[in-house]
Amino acid sequence: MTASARESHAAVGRRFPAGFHWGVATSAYQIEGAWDEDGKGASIWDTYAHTPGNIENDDTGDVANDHYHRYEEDVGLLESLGATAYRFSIAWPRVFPEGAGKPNSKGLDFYSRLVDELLAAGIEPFATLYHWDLPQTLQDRYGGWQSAETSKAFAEYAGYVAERLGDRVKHYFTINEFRSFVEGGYQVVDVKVGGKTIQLGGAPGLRLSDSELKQVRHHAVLGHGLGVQAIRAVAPAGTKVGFAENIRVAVPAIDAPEYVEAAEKATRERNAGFMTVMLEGRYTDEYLAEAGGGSPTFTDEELKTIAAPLDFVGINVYRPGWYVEPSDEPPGYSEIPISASHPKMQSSWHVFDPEVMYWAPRQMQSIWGAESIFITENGCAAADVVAGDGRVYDSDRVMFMRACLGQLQRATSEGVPVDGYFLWSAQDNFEWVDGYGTRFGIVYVDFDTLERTPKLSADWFRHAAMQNAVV
Ligand code: GBH
Repeated sequence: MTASARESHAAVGRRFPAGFHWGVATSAYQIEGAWDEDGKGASIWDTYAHTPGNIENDDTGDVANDHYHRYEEDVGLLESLGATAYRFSIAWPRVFPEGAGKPNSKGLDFYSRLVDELLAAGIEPFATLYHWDLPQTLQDRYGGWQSAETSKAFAEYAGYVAERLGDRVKHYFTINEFRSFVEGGYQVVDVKVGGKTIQLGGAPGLRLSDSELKQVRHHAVLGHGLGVQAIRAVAPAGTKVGFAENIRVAVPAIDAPEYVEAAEKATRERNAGFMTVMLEGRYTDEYLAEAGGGSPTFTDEELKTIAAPLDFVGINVYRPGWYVEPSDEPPGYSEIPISASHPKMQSSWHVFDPEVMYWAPRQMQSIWGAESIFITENGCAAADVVAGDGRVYDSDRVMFMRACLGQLQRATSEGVPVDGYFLWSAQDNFEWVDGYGTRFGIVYVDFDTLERTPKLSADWFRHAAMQNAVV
């Protein structure tokens, strides 16, 4: 089916602001493959996935979608989706095989070709500098983000990339999902869903104490701040920088002022180690005093760096973190348990509530005064199969996207400054820990033949992008 140029009736009154970016997102390790080509160094995800038992089915990203060799075809697909923006990540060990020191020009060349291809197709490139594939050398030498040496190496790498691509790439995200790689990689996260607790891990696969973890968080946000400064030092005027964090959002159980206020308090406090310190330049008293958690070692100078001014904030929004109601007891809110029968999407952690797509950007504005917000990821996994007629009917993903974008449009119509949306993901790919059996794409990938087939959700996306509206 091709998108119709006619305006659908539904679009009237459900439009996004003019200039809204319609994007799709991917990350390097999840699609590129070519894990040891053209001088690339090993990343911690290469090591982790090569260790039997870590990933479902012992899948690895060695070949993945072979995007490294098929990027031209993939840019063509983006064009056919009607995407006007593309969020991809750069593999640090391609650019600095040893993490720092001598750059590998062939590594950067790949991204340079990709960017040229995107621009020729009229698609705005948004580059993420760290989507978790840390050079293994930095893990071996410093314990990765356990050391501020890694934060400094990140800044060196960020500055180098901005220097080389800055003439063409105008938007950078420093780090993707601080919370996920820190908590999952350095401690393992317990997530409660439907009365069950599931464990989510990842590379490098450490199990640090709570206080050690606080220091890792601190080095991650410090890396972000140093990275922002390094980019600003070399990039042309007009270059925009921000982060892409998976904020955990407290959703007010009822849309009434005292609930809304309670939810804002909860979101601010529950993101203290990442979002709050990056936007406020201080750790909350509660965070520093947290029972048993210890306190990170830091200087005032570092806090200033961490809170370096940004041009936009990026948030990955998949699910509500908690529902809250006001409380007379400190801290002024209480969490409501998520019911065992609460609807969810396919992933075990994926509690379904599209309203989070309204509250997340609204809270970015009301808590921190954000003036430019990007939804850097939103999407869901589904049990996609190719039907007898060769098509993929992902009705649940269409429902999910329509519902989430409906709530996002509600936010923009109230004046919340959201400048774009990136659907996760441009195509099925390697899902961390779950491997290739978990499909997040709006384009189906046959991992035997690597053939790509747009799903029903790709048609939905194209219609929405063409009309700049919820359809
Ligand atoms: C993102 O992970 C990643 O950026 C992306 O690479 C990945 O493929 C995609 O989304 C799909 O998983 O939030 O309490 O449930 C973010 C999603 C965040 C899901 C952490 C699991 C566990 C804790 N993950 N979450 S909770």
